[in-house]
Amino acid sequence: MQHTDCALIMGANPAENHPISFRWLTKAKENGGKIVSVDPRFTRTSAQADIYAPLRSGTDIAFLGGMINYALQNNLIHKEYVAKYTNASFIVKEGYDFKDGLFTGYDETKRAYDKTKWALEATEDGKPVKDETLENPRTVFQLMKKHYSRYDVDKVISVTGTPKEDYLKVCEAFCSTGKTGKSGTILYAMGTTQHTVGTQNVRCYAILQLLLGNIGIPGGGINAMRGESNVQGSTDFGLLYDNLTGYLGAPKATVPEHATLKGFLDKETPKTGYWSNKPKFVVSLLKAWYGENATKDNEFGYQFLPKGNKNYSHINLFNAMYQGHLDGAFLFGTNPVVGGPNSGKEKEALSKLKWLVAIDLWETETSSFWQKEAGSNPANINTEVFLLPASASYEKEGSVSNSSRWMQYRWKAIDSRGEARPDLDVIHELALRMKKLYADSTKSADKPIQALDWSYGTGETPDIDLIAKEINGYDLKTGKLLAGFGSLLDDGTTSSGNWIYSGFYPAEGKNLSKRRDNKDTGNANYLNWSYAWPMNRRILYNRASADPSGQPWSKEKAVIWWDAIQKKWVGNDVPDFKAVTAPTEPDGTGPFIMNKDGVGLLFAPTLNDGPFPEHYEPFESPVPNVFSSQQMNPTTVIIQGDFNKKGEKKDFPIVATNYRVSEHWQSGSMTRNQEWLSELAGHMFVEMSEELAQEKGIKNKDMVIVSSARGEIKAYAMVTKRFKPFTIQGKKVHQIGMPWHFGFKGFATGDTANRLTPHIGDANTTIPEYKAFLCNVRRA
Ligand SMILES: Nc1nc2c(c(=O)[nH]1)N[C@H]1C(S)=C(S)[C@@H](COP(=O)(O)OP(=O)(O)OC[C@H]3O[C@@H](n4cnc5c(=O)[nH]c(N)nc54)[C@H](O)[C@@H]3O)O[C@H]1N2
Ligand SMILES: Nc1nc2c(c(=O)[nH]1)N[C@H]1C(S)=C(S)[C@@H](COP(=O)(O)OP(=O)(O)OC[C@H]3O[C@@H](n4cnc5c(=O)[nH]c(N)nc54)[C@H](O)[C@@H]3O)O[C@H]1N2
Ligand SMILES: [Mo]
Repeated sequence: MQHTDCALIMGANPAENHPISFRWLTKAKENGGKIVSVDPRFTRTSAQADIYAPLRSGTDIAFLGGMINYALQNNLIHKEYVAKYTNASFIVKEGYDFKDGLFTGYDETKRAYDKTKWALEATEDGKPVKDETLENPRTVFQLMKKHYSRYDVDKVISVTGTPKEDYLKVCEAFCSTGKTGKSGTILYAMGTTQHTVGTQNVRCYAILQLLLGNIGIPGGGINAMRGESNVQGSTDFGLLYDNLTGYLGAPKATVPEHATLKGFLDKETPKTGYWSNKPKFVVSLLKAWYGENATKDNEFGYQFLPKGNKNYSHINLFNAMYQGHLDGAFLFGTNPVVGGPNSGKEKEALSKLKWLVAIDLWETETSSFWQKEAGSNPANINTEVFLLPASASYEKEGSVSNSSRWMQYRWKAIDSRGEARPDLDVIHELALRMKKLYADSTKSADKPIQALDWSYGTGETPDIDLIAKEINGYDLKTGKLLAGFGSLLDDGTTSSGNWIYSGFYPAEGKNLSKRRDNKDTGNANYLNWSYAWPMNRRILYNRASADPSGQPWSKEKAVIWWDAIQKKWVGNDVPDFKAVTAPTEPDGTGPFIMNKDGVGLLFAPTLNDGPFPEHYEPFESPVPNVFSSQQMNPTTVIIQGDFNKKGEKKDFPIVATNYRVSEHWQSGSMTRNQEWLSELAGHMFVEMSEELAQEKGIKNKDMVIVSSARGEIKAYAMVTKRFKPFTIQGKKVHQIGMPWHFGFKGFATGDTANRLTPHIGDANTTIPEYKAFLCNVRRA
């Protein structure tokens, strides 16, 4: 980030939520870089920015679609990069079209597309058909240009409410990084993702950055500012329901081919690109999990894996719980009665469980959901609640991975208090006891537990070093640790618990995540500090920092380059490319090695809601969509019934959002139980503009009631210049905002913002639409 010429911070507030990262932006500023902040309210980040532009919550695609159009119309793109390193030149098959908010292939009853209608032309041997002049009207480039020509500046700002001069300043500053030798970076987090169009919001960043040639170079890229200290690690290790470790996907009962390992691999393995190695990663994973019980004859234990037939994300789990489909739940360090969408209903859902195990540092709003304090009547609740005290991060050893994919080891600092135990111990004992319990079972449903290879010692505490080595993987013929995922095989002779981390522990006693050598190894890389997957690369797709001939686009932003004498790629980073593949070879100019054709996807025919991002209004919006007659994302799954009441503009005319403050952490368990932090930010509040306060007769510090279709909460009014009314389609629209950290436990208590939020998610990820909904306010 310190190398950037312009940082576009949108849907994130790093000065408040990621202050250590902000240090590097400050450094960029000292080097002459510009900082741009785009946020519905003027934040602590905006206060440090060179340019600030407000937008109405939920209108990011309109804003960014306009920037894409601006870059194209004004010829600010990096033309050679676009022609060579993206699919701009690919020809889209006849049949694909876009009309009035819908792409070809929409099925209204399923609320889903037939994605085969978005296919690209290919030759007989599967190679893409291209026109590198980009002039053919069926090229991705021309279709994209046409799609975004509808996003002219005046139309965009009539949707976003951004003042025109501010909007143009943002376009000009950021699009100037399309020049060779310049780089721009984007920082985003929850303001971007927590929408029914969250994934397509992020896709806009990808398109913009590819057009400007900003991926793969220092000061470029797209920075997903990760949340909890180890959320990167948790997704890497398959904690999401639809992924095995290392982003391998997960078998589904609804896909007929997934019935067998061969079928799963045939269907899910592309013929070209690095993912063509997927069978090696999957089989090695099965060997890590089932050991000797994974053999060629039993498909390496593939049938032990659960094959789900539903969406098991947060929203759907709570919906199923509410309908009584679940008997029990384990909550490892989560507090949904404060953090979940439509949390009043999620609290009710918990009462449908027979048992609940909460593993936490504190008794939270969730583990005490049955108490009078929670507004519940204990006499009516049959859920049996177990509370297991957990050790805090300082009380246990292990690794965490940060937003830069660095796996860093943390040693135990102090012993746990009382009976608190690390989560890993809890899981370890649970696994051992379950294996014992089912040891003699003859039921096929119990086979996966019997087959599970759980050899981390038999004591109460597992041997964490054995787990680390299992993740790295072994050559099972020699028993030696593997040097990296390049050694993995699909014949059952290798194992690895997570292919992307294979190589972090290449030899006995050499756990690279423990490295602490903070010497700059060249151009502010610190290759001997920790370990970045894959293979310790710091900048992904760094082949794109060099031109097709293999020389850096510019000296100042050089990362790796082709050395014609040594006949290999050399430089300041580990090449994210086969080091000996010369630029003159057929696959020598494809930096995006994880994609099947080696190029970045301007046109992405894989997502549920379309190959190009298109603006739709949020589930609850105060205005009609002016871009098409599709009011909201046509592929979002709408949960019907009383779990998700929808508010209308006539009752709830004000746009609402919510966010974090530095002084509190998430649902507040970690901070509202601390006296000092509770004193610093002790009350639930709602920020509103001076204009809205005046209209409603509200004064600063008045107690007000904020209402939505889901509920009402009390909060102190914070009347501020940080919010300003928007002019949307010629009319005044107000927006308010509030923190979501409060609940009834701890020292600092207050009403929970999530009692107001809707129970609806993004069309690809199902992340809840916390950030844009309708509400009203009145004096209490
Ligand atoms: N002190 C502190 N730090 C934290 C956390 C914490 O609770 N406290 N939580 C951590 C976690 S888990 C996470 S995920 C990250 C989250 O980090 P951030 O995403 O930075 O967190 P938020 O404050 O929720 O949201 C960021 C901004 O989005 C803006 N916003 C709201 N709606 C929209 C919109 O429609 N478009 C755009 N462009 N912006 C919008 C809000 O005004 C807010 O300023 O922070 C991490 N860091
Ligand atoms: N309205 C609104 N709601 C949101 C968001 C938003 O922006 N707006 N953001 C969402 C986001 S990004 C997130 S990540 C979620 C977070 O939602 P949650 O994960 O439910 O919230 P946390 O407060 O982080 O919960 C962590 C719990 O873990 C406990 N804990 C801490 N350390 C340990 C440990 O080592 N072991 C165990 N077992 N427990 C531990 C803490 O005491 C705390 O009770 O909230 C989401 N909710
Ligand atoms: Mo998060």
